Amino acid sequence: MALRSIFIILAIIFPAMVLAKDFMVGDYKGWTNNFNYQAWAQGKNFRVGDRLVFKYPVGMHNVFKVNGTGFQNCIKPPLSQALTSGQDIIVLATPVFKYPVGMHNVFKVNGTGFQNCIKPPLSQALTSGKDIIVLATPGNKWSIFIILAIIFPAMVLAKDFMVGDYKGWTNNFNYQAWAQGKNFRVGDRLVFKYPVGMHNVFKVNGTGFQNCIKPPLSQALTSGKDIIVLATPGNKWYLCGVGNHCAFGGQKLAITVQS
Ligand SMILES: [Cu+2]
Repeated sequence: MALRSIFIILAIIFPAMVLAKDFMVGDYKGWTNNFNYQAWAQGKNFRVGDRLVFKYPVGMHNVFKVNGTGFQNCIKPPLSQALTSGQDIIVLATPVFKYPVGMHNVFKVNGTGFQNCIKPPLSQALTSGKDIIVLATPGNKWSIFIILAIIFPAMVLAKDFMVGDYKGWTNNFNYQAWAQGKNFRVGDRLVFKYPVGMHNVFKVNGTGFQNCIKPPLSQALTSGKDIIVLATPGNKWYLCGVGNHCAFGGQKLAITVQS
């Protein structure tokens, strides 16, 4: 759900980005001494998605983001937090993740966590329904968000399919009828729900599906709420490996995923 929330917020923010402006701080003077930056800022309309560009000769100046107190008293943060490139770009971005409380949550993750949907400890979840994340460092994070929004637009609308709907993953249910007419797309997820120990889920190939061939037990999903992300287009096959649930109980599912 974290992934989905990110993509949804991107879809909302992205149009604004198109119209985002760059503000060269200090205009042609750049970022320097003895310049009235308050006068410069006056009357300017800074919006989320706009960027501040701090330009200066490398080594002559730097840029720190500080809080109100730091600003008042010119308190310098640790040098490790300084921007020093001579053309530092700061995106004015404060995404808000909005959702019904209890329905979703938001995790901040790293690249690996993002790739593999690894959830951090629940104690780190934002759950208020209106979670505000300040992007404290410029550049990378925002760029990654934009690139993802371009590459995976389908993800914005990704759906969860509860396999078998309220019946869940069980025997004597017509999963082909269930799948019929449904539009499975890359980024959507299949949720297999069942009492733990009663069933399991194997991903198989077409032959395995036809003949109810069970893969090694080590490949089974067994959590009782197994979630499979439809990561690639094409035909996908799943079956239950418990007893004769597949062969006699018809507990198998074939779908085609559209890109
Ligand atoms: Cu089963």
